Amino acid sequence: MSKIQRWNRLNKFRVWKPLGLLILARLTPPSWEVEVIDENLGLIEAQALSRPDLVGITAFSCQATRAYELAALFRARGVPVVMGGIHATMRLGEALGHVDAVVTREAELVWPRVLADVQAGTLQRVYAGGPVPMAEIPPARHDLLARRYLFGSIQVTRGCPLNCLFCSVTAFNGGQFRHRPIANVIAELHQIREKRILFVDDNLVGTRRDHIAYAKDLFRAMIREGLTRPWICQATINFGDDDELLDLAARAGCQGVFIGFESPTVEGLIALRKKFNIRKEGDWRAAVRRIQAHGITVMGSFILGIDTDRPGIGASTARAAEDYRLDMANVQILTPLPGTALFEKLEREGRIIANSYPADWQYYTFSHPVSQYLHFTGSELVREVNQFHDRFDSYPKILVRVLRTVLHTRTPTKVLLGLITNLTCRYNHLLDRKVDALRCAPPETASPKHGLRPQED
Ligand code: B12
Ligand code: SF4
Repeated sequence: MSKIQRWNRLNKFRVWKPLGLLILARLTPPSWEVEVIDENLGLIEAQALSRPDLVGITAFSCQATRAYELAALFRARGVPVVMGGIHATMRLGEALGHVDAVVTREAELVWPRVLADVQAGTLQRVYAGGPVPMAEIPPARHDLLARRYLFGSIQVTRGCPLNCLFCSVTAFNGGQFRHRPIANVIAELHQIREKRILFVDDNLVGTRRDHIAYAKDLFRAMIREGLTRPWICQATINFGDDDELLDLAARAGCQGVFIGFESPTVEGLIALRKKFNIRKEGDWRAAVRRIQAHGITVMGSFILGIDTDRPGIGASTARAAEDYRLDMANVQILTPLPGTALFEKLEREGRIIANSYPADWQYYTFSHPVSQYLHFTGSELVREVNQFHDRFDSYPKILVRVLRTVLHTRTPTKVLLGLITNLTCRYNHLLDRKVDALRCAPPETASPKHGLRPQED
């Protein structure tokens, strides 16, 4: 930990283990000594680290700016740098300008070859990964980075057939929903040391009958093995349609689910290509109620800035979140991630404004307006986000929601989790506001290309 500067102890509650790197660590032969450093816990001083033989970097797009900075520091010391993960895959040409080699897509099958090539001095520029047979995914090295996170992480499924406009999962992991053998998942769960677990899956239960049958079998196996530590996951709203599934999930330890509602309007869902979410009025609320009836809290997520959104969408989304009786909710600004259909569309239409790459990638956090929106200027959209939070995350509203959680769960840990998550949503939002206020150039001097405040009024 001494290598990490400005380490904030509270990060433990907000940061999640970098699972991809822990899997690669497992696939690294024992002749290599592996160290995983997570800058989400605090920035490192790269020059002060002893010289490694190889550096592997992973990054979401919003972290690419920093990833390239770190790559330059290590390369200046003659250390080869390999990058993998979502951003390097979707921006291959760009990444190759900053690192020695890139591994695209899922890397389990090619990583051993990369290491052998480094040792032989024959490192290639590009290693093409791809969808990996799910039985080939080894357990991650859960012993690494011990005690620094509140939650351990595990992945059970990959891929998504829904291919929503704004999401890169289908492009990266493929359109087929793939499952790991349950025995492998159970064996890996036994290795996790943390007391709580995050299933990182985009949708743990899936959408089809056979997906749901798998989820039920997994939960049954967890119950049988006594692997019922508290866990949280992401799922689609159909999680709330099946009482047997909910009962098994709750008995297996499920305490919370994160659901992407995305938009309270049918037009919004159609524009986002998330027709799967279109339901009869009142249906969402009933599904949320059924989930909560099993003692599982529901966090919802919405996107603002869709072409069909009109002024007032922040407040109306907050009303919808209240109407569905969500325990927690957040809103994100529509952001064109590289490799998505949204990126292609907005680029084609000349609407991406934060496009001085790689510097502008740092604004792709979903809290900055990085493109032009049909019915809002950048600052108007930020105001919509603020209106959502002012309404949904006021202290009295948080108190009411936490009391409601007491009623439907009667478990102090869940109430505490609910309170922490609600306050974190509020805190993160206030932090975003503060950072914006500090970093934004005044409108009259702001560059029209600047990602933070495009189209200033
Ligand atoms: C869990 C998760 C999170 C966790 C973070 C966990 C963590 N510390 O990594 C949390 C909730 C914090 C999070 C936040 C965000 N997330 Co997120 N998240 C995910 C999710 C669902 C799973 C990630 C995961 O663990 N996958 C499992 C591992 C095993 O897969 P992997 O990381 O891809 O690694 C494999 C390969 O990529 C490769 N690989 C990866 N790195 C490297 C490095 C080297 C050297 C090599 C050789 C190979 C390699 O090898 C691994 C094995 O095959 C993904 C979707 C997905 N299915 O991946 C989205 C995803 C990564 N998130 C995304 C986004 C946009 C975000 C946010 C910006 C926005 C948001 N509000 O959600 C924030 C950013 C936070 C921040 N500032 O850092 C996008 C990223 C797209 C992009 N171009 O950046 C994704 C792809 C979802 C999407 N909508 O498209 N996220
Ligand atoms: S947002 Fe969810 S449902 Fe849509 S493509 Fe991404 S992972 Fe699939």
